[in-house]
Amino acid sequence: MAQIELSGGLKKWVEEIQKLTQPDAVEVIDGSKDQEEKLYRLLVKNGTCVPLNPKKRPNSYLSWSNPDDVARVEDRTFICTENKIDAGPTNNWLSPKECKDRVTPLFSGCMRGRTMYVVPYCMGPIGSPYARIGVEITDSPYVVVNMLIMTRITKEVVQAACTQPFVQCVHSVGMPLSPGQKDVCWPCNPKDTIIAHFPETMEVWSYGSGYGGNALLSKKCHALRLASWMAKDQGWLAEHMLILGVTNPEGKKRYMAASFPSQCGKTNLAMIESKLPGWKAECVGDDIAWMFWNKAGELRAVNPEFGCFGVAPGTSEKTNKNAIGTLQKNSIFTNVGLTTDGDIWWEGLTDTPPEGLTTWRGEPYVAGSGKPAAHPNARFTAPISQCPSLDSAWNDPQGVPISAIIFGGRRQSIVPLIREAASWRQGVFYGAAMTSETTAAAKGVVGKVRHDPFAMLPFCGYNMGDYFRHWLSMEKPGHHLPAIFYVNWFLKDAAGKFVWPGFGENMRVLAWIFNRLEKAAQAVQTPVGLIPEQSTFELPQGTDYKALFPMDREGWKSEMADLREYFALFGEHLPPGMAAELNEISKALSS
Ligand code: GTP
Ligand code: SPV
Ligand code: MN
Repeated sequence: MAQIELSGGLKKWVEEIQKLTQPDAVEVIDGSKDQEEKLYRLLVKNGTCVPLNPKKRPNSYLSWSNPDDVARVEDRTFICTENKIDAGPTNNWLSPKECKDRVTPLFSGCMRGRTMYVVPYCMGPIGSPYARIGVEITDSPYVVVNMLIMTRITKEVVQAACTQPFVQCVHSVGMPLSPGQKDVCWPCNPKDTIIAHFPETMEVWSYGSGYGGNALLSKKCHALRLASWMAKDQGWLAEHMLILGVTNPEGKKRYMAASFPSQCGKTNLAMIESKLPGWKAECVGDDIAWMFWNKAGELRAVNPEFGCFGVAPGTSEKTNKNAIGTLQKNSIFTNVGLTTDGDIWWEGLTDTPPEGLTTWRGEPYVAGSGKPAAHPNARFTAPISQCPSLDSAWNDPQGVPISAIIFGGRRQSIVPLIREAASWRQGVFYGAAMTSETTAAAKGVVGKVRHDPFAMLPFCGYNMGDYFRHWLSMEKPGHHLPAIFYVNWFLKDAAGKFVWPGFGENMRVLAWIFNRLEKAAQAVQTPVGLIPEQSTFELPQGTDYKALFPMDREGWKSEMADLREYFALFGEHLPPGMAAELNEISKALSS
């Protein structure tokens, strides 16, 4: 098949990158089926992908990464702005010149012996006023097939990228091949990995990793780090949020967006199967929301993505039927176990592991050996259109109207199951004050409580203090502001057991939020916000109101003291409203 001819700015840029990286061939990706099939044939031949049993898992593949390339690497991620203060105290910073001086030699000749793929993609429904275009150049065919699931790629998008401005993303696994050199299954270069963002020129340069957010540059790099910068300039919001529709027993529907840190329950809530009779939930997006104010002053949200890059371990028929339904076919599984009949397995998928299992390291699975079948950050890449609970407006160019915003984190104690902010400003404070235990989604220690404002700590492309200010600035005449809530599914008892069943039962919390919007649920005031009134909030069997709504004043006081220290990081970039909320809550805790 003849390749699409490039023109305009795209052609010029591709030639420039080709000259720098010296690939053996260049291929433009246009979303055609035969191109996709050819890529999978190549990936199977190279040993990067294994086709799964088509009777069990049609058109699906398994991939095992290099064990040193399994998650995002936050200490190798940089925001490169002329002035350091614009990246702020929470980002790694390099000046654009210093960073280009560092990455240019890395990229010089880095695609030798490989094909350079040009991948124009659209974030958001095609034709939507809220959609944006990007182009990822990569030497990884594994990245290309993932991008084909995760983003919208068509001939029209290629044409659009020839005539319109686009976000420029350059990616290389960082392992050129000399003539005759045999490739490895998962080429990468952990030693030299760097993921550099240039918001002032809308560029991303990513080198050395082939995994997830390090390599699928449309996702965290474009749709969050660069988009948050654009959103600040243009008055909208680019957020690490799921989007879902909730319908009550009377048939009234409302949309909500929720922000939890990585591996803290976004995909699971987005695809929730309601355990509350009469209530229904439908999925619009599971990781990223772009939200814009329309002429009527409504906050409209689109999911910029087209697929899910979901956490595999813990996903099961029992915990989330809809997620399991989403990954039945046309999916890529990375770092999960392989069964003898050519299917996949991970911890939690079923109660007992199947006989003859092979782990993600390619070794026989031994129960109790401490070596899991799946890596804790093993993932599935699946088309969101396959979600059984997909919302009818998931691809609506005008987005869906958001009536509630939910923040949350993974905390064993102190933070109650649900609370409501009394005002927009207090809600923004909830976002700014978010804390959560670290997870396997990023390289480093797991289980350590850290500040993760708005679940954007690793993803905000500018000064976090200015980001708080941007959120506060949404409160203005003509804007119909959503109500703001904060949830915690992860409280534990003294024996270390979760006190809330979570998953489908989270619908009770969504229903309370819905009813609060309808002014149909009772709340009581606490120093840290409004919580459900005990006698009117129906709990699932075996749960205890007191355990779900602890009021640990001393615990909260030390949270606030710690937050005061954290806020000091932002200096004069911390908006006064955040300090005022902190003072008010601290005062309420002492009275
Ligand atoms: P990223 O894709 O990294 O952004 O993660 P995510 O926020 O989409 O998290 P996901 O829904 O994949 O859940 C991460 C882990 O938390 C999985 O192991 C889930 O099984 C677990 N989890 C999700 N929801 C709940 C819940 O309500 N209760 C409990 N106890 N665990 C949950
Ligand atoms: C996250 O870590 O929040 C993810 C996975 O969604 S990754 O795409 O690797 O960033
Ligand atoms: Mn995420």
